[in-house]
Amino acid sequence: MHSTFNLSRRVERWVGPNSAVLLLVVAATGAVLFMVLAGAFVYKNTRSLISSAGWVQHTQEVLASLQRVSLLIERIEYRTSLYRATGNTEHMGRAHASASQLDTALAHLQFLVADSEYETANLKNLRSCTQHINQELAVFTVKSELSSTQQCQQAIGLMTDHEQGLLEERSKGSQRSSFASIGTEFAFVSLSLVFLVVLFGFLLRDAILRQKAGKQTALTNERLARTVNALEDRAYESELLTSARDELQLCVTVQQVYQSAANSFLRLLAGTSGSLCMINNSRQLVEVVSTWSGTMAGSGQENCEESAIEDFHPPDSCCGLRSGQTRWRQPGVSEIHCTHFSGNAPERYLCKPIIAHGNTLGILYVQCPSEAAVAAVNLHMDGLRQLVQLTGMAIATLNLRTKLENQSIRDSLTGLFNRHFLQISLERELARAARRKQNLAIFMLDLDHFKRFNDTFGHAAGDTVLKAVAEIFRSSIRTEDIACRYGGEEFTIMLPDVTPAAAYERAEIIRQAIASLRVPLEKEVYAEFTISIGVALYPNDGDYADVLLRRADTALYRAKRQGRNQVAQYEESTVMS
Ligand code: GH3
Ligand code: MG
Ligand code: MG
Repeated sequence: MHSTFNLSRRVERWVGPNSAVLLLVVAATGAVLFMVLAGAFVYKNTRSLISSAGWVQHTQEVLASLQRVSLLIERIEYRTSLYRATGNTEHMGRAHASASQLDTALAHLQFLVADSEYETANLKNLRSCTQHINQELAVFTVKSELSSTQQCQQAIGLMTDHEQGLLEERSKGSQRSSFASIGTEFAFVSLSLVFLVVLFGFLLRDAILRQKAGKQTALTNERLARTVNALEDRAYESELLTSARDELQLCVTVQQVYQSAANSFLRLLAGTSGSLCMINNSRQLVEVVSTWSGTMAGSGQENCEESAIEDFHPPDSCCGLRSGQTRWRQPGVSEIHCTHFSGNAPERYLCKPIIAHGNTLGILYVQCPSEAAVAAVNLHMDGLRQLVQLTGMAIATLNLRTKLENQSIRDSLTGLFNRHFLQISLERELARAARRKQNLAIFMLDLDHFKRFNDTFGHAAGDTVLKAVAEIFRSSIRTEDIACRYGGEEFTIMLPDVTPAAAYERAEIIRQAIASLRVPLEKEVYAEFTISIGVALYPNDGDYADVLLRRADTALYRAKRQGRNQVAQYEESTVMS
């Protein structure tokens, strides 16, 4: 089989790898021609064998016929001798009957040897002998004697010898034909076997190659399917990341970012639960700000347990935060548990620090119910890294924006709004008051003799007082009211939708609160001070922001002139106290 293989390879090299079909067609045609040739040979040999056997049989028939002729002559001789001895004519009758049979036998013999000149000549001699016997029988008496029987027997012997020779020769010929036939058939059978083995070798080789090609195709198909799946996964991941980025860009508060990110994590990591945890401003507490749990609709996966993480402190109790790197806790991989669980820690979870602009903002916690879920998370690790990055950047951007906004609209010392913000807000609130036909009050407030206080206790003590005053303002007004630091130790408070009486009352409450305020400076030393307040009202005292501010300022100076620590409402000539 091995040599057949080698032969087939050599043939393939010779005819080229793509000519296997042609080779098979040629081989099949050759096999058919060979079978036809073999059939023709076998047919010819069989004919020859039959012919040889026919001649042998013919010779045997001639010999049998000669034997019968000889026997009949002997019978004639025997009957005539009995007649001569007994004189019984019945014997002569029998002799005549035998002579008559002899004629028939000779006729048959003539028919048999008609193809041989030599035997025809011998038969002619035999016939003349037998004619002589017939003539002698016709005139036979008890005293007669047959004289030609001996000559006849000689002629028969001559013919028999010839036929024996022929029989021997024809038997040998027949044997030779048989041997030739057997030899030829054996040769054809052997060649057929060789043909069959070669063809079988080719077919077997093709079958093995086809089997190998089939296995290779199955392997390639499997690889292709895996690649297609991976590409589909990548496409899904890429689409998800794009939509997550678009959504995060739409968020205007960090709470929206937390929720949007949790939704995206659920879509990316179906079959897991988890939480987004942020380090608070004091950097002592890590707060759970959003969570997800369960599966994507129609994914066919079972719902998983709720995220087991809760607010925790200190941040170092998370191994991921401690190391600053993504960390898997899995049995047999990394056994050490984080200590931020209030109950039993789950078996498999991931803690991934959320870092933006070099600052660690918090962690992403992913809880996996099974090894399969761990594998799915690892498969999407690249997407997860990008999503965490996007989330961190969105949170950092919003935090920065809030900080910048505060810086642009708030006073850094007191935390109150600044003058710029007041002017914008006042325009807006005046327009709204005009639409709704409501009143609006403006207070201008100035600490009394603050220069003196500063000079006595120092600028830092002055700052402490300013902060304490701001706190009084914040606690004395409604949420819709706006308190601003107008500049130095001067403040403005805007109160939308307020009656004149309520406005005056509110100003008085503030004045009294400031008057009773005691700010601790050093041991047993408290700051005491008062404030003067000027009040202007929309629409009574003016329609425009700058007019109202100016008139509130006028009222304030009136309060100062009248002795400080009092509320003065804007009036052309009247002074309120
Ligand atoms: P009056 O009763 O007339 O208002 O007297 P006054 O001393 O308050 O007068 P004035 O308004 O002229 O003085 C303002 C003082 O406020 C001057 C300054 O020492 C002080 N001041 C202004 N801004 C700040 C600040 O940011 N911090 C501190 N500590 N003091 C400030
Ligand atoms: Mg002043
Ligand atoms: Mg002052």
